[in-house]
Amino acid sequence: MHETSISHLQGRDPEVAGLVEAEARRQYEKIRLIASENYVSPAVLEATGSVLTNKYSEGYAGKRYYEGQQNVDPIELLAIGRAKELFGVEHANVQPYSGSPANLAVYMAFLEPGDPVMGLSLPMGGHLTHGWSVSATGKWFDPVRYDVRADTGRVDMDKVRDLALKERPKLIWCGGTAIPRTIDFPAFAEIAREVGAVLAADIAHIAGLIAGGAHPSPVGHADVITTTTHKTLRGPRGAMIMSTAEHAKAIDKAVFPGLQGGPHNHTTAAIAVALREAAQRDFSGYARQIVANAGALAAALLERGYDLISGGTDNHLILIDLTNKGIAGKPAAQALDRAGIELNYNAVPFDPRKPFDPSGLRLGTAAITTRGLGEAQMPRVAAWIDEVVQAAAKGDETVVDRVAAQIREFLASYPMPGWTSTP
Ligand code: DSN
Repeated sequence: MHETSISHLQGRDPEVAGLVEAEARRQYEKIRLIASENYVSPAVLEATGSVLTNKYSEGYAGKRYYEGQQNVDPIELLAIGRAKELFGVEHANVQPYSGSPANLAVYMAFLEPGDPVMGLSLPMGGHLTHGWSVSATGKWFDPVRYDVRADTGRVDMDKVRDLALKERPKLIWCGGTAIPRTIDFPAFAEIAREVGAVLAADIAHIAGLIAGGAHPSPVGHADVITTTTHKTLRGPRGAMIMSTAEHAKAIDKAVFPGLQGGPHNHTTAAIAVALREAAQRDFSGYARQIVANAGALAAALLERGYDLISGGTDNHLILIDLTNKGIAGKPAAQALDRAGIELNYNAVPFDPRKPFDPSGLRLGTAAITTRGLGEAQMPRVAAWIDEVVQAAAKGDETVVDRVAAQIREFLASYPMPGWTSTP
């Protein structure tokens, strides 16, 4: 059952309470491989569900537009101080509501409408807000897109440089949502310097790996760094923008009053808690285990003939092209979900299929590493994935219930933060 009490909710609104409880059970019983998800600690859950949600705090500590900030100011200052310490940055803004608003604030801080912006294209692993056509960032700015190489599945920095020299973007994004390999921050910084662009590193997926020393840091290379707080960093749904002191004022002005009103103080508190957790010594072990698990899972999938974009992974994320398995990403993801393995269908680079019915699957190991699974368990996970995908390719549903039951039994040995088996 849900570990933090929902007794009031059960009394006041049994319908919602029932769904919350069902979601807790679903998260307990599934192998959760969505690369952008995790399990937060009960401490983060408690901060998120606290009375801080009652308070309005437009402005910044010491300069608010509402009275009564005796507790909110120190909470926000704690979160800022912890972010600065953990990532080694000069400035942090912890108010963005989530990753997309954080990225919009970067545009607001540095660009005028119509200015050229360069980012990894969405089907190659970029993010909507890096100038993709359906996003406001692609409509209101002039997008220039770089790709990955078809033969390596990796970004070709020579091509990025050539494109930047030709198009002269004012802002360059590195990072994205489906990048299985290490991001070369120094190379991006050199290109940005050469063309006079601001370099923004979107580390949403890898922030926890960076905090834990399991991925190189963009600090000292990127002018501005955005991140969500809920993926490998294992905090609440929120975001931060970090920068050098030089850009602090522009970033803060862009977030408030440029784009947002009052910050979500309950989220700020939970971010502070998560940052404290990420500063503990065991977090670097966690970050390294995420990467080790992804490597072991990738190796087990390769052994079973899966075609992995870039041939493997350096981080928490694996991108599979299912074309050689005779099934598209969506039916495979749906069959896996029914069998107790949750992930998402995803476009692969140069995908001939449509985004809503693409060729690939995206997996990540942050959540299962939080549950305590290690490298030794990855071949078992790969075997279940393979069994279900092969069956789904033949239209065979018979394995689904059996695998789901096996997974429920298997996961009973791996505690879930936020769930308790004893009422
Ligand atoms: N939705 C996030 C992800 O899954 O990577 C990106 O916005």
